[in-house]
Order: sequence, then C-alpha cells, then structure tokens
Amino acid sequence: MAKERTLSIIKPDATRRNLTGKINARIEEAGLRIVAQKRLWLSRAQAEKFYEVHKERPFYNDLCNFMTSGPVVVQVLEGENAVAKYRDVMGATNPANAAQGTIRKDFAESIEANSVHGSDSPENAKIECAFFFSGIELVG
Ligand code: IDP
Ligand code: MG
Repeated sequence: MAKERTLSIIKPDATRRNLTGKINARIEEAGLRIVAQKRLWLSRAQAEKFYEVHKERPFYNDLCNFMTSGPVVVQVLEGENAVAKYRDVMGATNPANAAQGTIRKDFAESIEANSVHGSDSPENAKIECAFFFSGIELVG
C-alpha cells in the first residue's frame, strides 16, 4: 500500500501537561513516522480558519478559545494508511467513549480538551498539512 500522510496536532491541554514526548511515543510505536513537527501558538484567526468546517457548531467558539489557550505541536505523520491508523491511535472524540490504550482514553481531559487532532480523510489531510507546512519542510 502507498504511503499516506496525515496532520496531527498535540493540543494545549497536552502541551501544558508536558505530554508531547509520551504522545510522540504512541505515534511511533504505531509505526507512524513524524516527518515534520513544530510548536506554535495559534492566533485566533488561524484557529478560526483551521476549524472553519465547524463554524456552525455550538462548540466552535469555545473550541477556538481552547486551541489558542496555549502552545500546540503540529506535525505531519507518514505511513501506510496513516489517516485511519492515527484515528485509531487517537481514539474517539469523547474520551468517555475512547477504547483502552488510545491517546484520548489515557490523556484527554474532556470532549473538548482531548489532547490531539488528526485529519479525518486523505483529502482533508492534504489540505491540513498544507495549512501548516510548505513542501520544503517535508523531508520524508
Ligand atoms: P475529532 O477531533 O475527533 O475529529 P470533531 O467532531 O472534528 O472531532 O471536532 C473537532 C474538535 O472539536 C474535537 O476534537 C473537540 O476538541 C471539539 N469538540 C467536538 N465535539 C465537541 C462537543 O460536543 N463539545 C465540546 N467540544 C467538542
Ligand atoms: Mg475532526
């Protein structure tokens, strides 16, 4: 199967608790390769743009507040079936519903402060990776 890429974000609740290394270990143990990574503090405009698909949802404003409440680590993950594989490693959006051994089950604080983002389709993964990284930053 061809290699695929997905966008991951380690969210402010996780950077605050110094969990970047633990989350990266879960990613690498799953066979995904971190091919690009940087720590950023998103502006309000950047958070609103990134989550634009959710702008009609009742949680949109709170989500943008949360995502700008501290630094995030944005990363591109590469591997076979990377999009679906990372969704499995992350677990369900609500940690109460997340499977044992997933990042969200073990680290998330709430349905909002759920420690990680992962793209939901290969098409969105391309758009989201390009939102944060230029081609020259992706060395494979
Ligand atoms: P996902 O991150 O599992 O793909 P989405 O439905 O795309 O979940 O929602 C994006 C983010 O919005 C979630 O990761 C979470 O931080 C937040 N969110 C989703 N649903 C709720 C909710 O019902 N209340 C508060 N925040 C939510
Ligand atoms: Mg989503």
